[in-house]
Amino acid sequence: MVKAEKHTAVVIVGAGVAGLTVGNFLRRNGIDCIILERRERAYVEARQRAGTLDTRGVRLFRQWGLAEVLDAGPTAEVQGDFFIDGQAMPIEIEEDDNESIFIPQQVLVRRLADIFLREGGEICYEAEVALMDIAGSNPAVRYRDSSGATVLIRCDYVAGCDGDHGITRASIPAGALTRYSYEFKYSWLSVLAAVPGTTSGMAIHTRGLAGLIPRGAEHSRIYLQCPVEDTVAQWPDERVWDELEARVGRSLGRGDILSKEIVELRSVVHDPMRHGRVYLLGDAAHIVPPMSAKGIHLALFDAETFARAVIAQVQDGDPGPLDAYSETCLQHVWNYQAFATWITDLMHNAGDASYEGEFRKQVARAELRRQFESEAANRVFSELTSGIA
Ligand code: RFL
Repeated sequence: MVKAEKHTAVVIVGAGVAGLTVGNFLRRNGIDCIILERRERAYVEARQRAGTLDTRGVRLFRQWGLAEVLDAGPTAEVQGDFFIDGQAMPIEIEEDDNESIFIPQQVLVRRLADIFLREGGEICYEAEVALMDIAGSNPAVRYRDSSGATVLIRCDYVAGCDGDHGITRASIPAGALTRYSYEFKYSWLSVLAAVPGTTSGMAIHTRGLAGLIPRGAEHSRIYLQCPVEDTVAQWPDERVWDELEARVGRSLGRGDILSKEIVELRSVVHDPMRHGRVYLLGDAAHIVPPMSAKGIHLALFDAETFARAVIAQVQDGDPGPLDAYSETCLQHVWNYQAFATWITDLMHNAGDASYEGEFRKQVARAELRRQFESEAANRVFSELTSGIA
């Protein structure tokens, strides 16, 4: 039985990066919204994922008056390196060109939630959400809160910011969206280790790709390319460190390993990113492989495009940007999928010849060396060595 009924302009499903960014952008422009999140607040704000915000993301938060989210707190000076067969490659760029910052994703999420709540916004955590009437002009979202009470919210728009496994996209009728996907032929073992984040490096080696990326002052994430059929049980801690050192070509400070998981590398796009008044944002609409470190970038692009479109509709009565939302975002998404696919295959083919053969390995190495001679590519590699998942 429904205990309460409300109305708001936008129901935002999911309190991750996309949902909280949209919520803040809308409220700052006087547009009413409510955020519904499936998990507890403590869980969402401790979930470890990305560790950097790229230059565009930094500039976006400044532009919308949210510069306070960028204060990453005390971070160590980070040394960035790129190795091919243990040999360091030169990466030199003008500092002004790269404003990306180290900021753990969970810190960004916590800051965005703090601001949203401080300014009077409403987030319901532990909400069990169901979407209703999504094809019509008056959609509704019903949810059960942690006390078991059921609430119905009538709204003008639903923003599906609930990730790849969320309820929003799953509520859209089968056949309304087309799913495009590509599975890479290798996976990553992703490891969180208690070693200070002072070194950031990517290594290309015949044994496979390796990465060591800071996650705050106390932790680092290690990535090791592995076969798709590998399991965590095949990677005891000693093997992780031995393999990382072999691929980087030097000994490193070892520390406790806190978690390990196998991450499948894949690219996914759902088209269109809209059904009636339900809009898909971030991972709910697309996934990029972690090699590109662009998942947050895409979530923020969608959040800004959607917020601007709702503002244009509500404040100026202009439906154009909302009508164009899916097309605008998809153009951007496919550009980044092109980059993500290129960089992912390039970096893996340049080391491990077992997937595409020795000829493709030599081609990938020639391409990489050529990239290192270009200023634009240096910027890409500089952001990559600081930015990978
Ligand atoms: P999120 O952050 O997953 O947030 C979705 C939110 O929705 C909630 N939710 C629901 N809420 C209500 N009802 C439901 N039925 C719901 N189902 C789910 C979830 O609890 C969650 O709070 O998606 P969003 O906002 O689209 O943001 C996308 C980014 O989080 C994602 O692209 C990145 O984390 C991807 N990614 C990385 N991106 C980068 O740019 N750089 C990186 O270095 C990087 N590293 C990573 C990553 C993703 C990883 N995962 C997911 C395996 C490292 C990892 C390990």
